[in-house]
Amino acid sequence: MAEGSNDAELLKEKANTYFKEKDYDNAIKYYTEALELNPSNAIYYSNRSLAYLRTECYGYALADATKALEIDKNYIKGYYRRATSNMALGKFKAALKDYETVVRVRPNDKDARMKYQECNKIVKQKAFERAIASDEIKKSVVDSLDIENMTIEDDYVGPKLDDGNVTLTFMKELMDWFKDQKKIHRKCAYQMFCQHENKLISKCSSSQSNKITICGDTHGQYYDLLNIFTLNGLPSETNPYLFNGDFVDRGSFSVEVILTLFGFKLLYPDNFHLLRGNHETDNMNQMYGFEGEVKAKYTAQMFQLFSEVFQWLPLAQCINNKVLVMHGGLFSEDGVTLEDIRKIDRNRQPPDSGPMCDLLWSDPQPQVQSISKRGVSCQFGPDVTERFLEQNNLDYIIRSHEVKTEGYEVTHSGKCITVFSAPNYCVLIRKKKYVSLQPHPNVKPMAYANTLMQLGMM
Ligand SMILES: [Mn+2]
Repeated sequence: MAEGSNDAELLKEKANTYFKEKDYDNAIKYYTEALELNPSNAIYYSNRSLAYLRTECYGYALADATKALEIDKNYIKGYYRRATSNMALGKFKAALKDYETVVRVRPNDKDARMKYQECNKIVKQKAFERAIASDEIKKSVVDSLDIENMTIEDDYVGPKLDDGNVTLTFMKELMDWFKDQKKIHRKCAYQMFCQHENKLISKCSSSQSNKITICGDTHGQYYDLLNIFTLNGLPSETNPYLFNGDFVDRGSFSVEVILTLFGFKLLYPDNFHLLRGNHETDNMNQMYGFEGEVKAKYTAQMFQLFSEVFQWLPLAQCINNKVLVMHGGLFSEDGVTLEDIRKIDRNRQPPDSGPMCDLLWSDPQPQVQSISKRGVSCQFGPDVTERFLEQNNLDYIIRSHEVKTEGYEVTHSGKCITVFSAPNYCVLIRKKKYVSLQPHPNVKPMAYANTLMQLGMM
């Protein structure tokens, strides 16, 4: 037994080295091997939990932290890890309880106190928002705007809409303006929002085209977006695009990305498509930077407008009746049809489970279905994909939502394709031909994220 523990310790050391080199996949591999030799060591679970946090597998991270605490309920790092996982999953009350424990045991730990206070603030704010929401009927911010009477100051020399309309000239000026890190006048942004609600509400989510470029997560990487257009041409009636969700958060140029995409949607409503990702939601925006970015660059009201328009984004799109595109993937439950998807009431924040949650959150995996590494929705196996495609008379699905170092990945015998376009990677699909782009020079991400999400402090 002593020898077995010793071997386990060596494996842990090896894993720690990989962890320090930020090779989290190998770190996880060796922590797992150490746990196979010695499954009663809280530290191994806690260390693997941190590695899972770094790879954003919050479901697994939560399970490991919980396991560490089962083994040793006095293991303070376990409470930290569990709190971090719960924070990332938007379970703020559960996180607060663990931060409370840490602060009680370590009253002089400044970092713990700061996290406790931050988390407490969020819990109180959420409670406040709920109280308000039940007091009055939700009113549209768009309806309450008086755009006509907003004035554009004389010293503003940036792009303006042409008599309230988005034109190609406006879009070109806008992209150059943003490239120089300048802000568009808020009136112009408001004008775009108001047209958007109508456009998105009336659009049904299916299309026909011989050729379409599908881009995965762009996550506030504005310069990657410009790269895509340079390489593949500007959007037009004959150069259609579909951007598959997660336009915002993480990258610090989310405002620029989303306003550029909104602009093209207004310009070419039938040939430029946007689908909602799991980051076009309030909870994610609060944690991963978009809310902070909009407030820093514009106003809190502007963020509410974004939030409102995000709720109208379609959840999936069917191309030529043969390919279904969505951000996350397929379903925890069997038998979901295209008709069921069309009927989803999408004008809301997504629930914790069910088809709407799955479309935004699920991931494929090689084996049959199991619990989610993310702690939200599910992982679906090739069996699920096969049954879904057959039932709905489709050829394959295209989804995004996961980082792929090659930029794309083909799984489930070619029936499930993942495309990822940022950060630093970008992939374009044209009739199943894939092209990778050069990485973009570093732009500091997460500049506006909640302080609890700063990785170095976890
Ligand atoms: Mn995603």
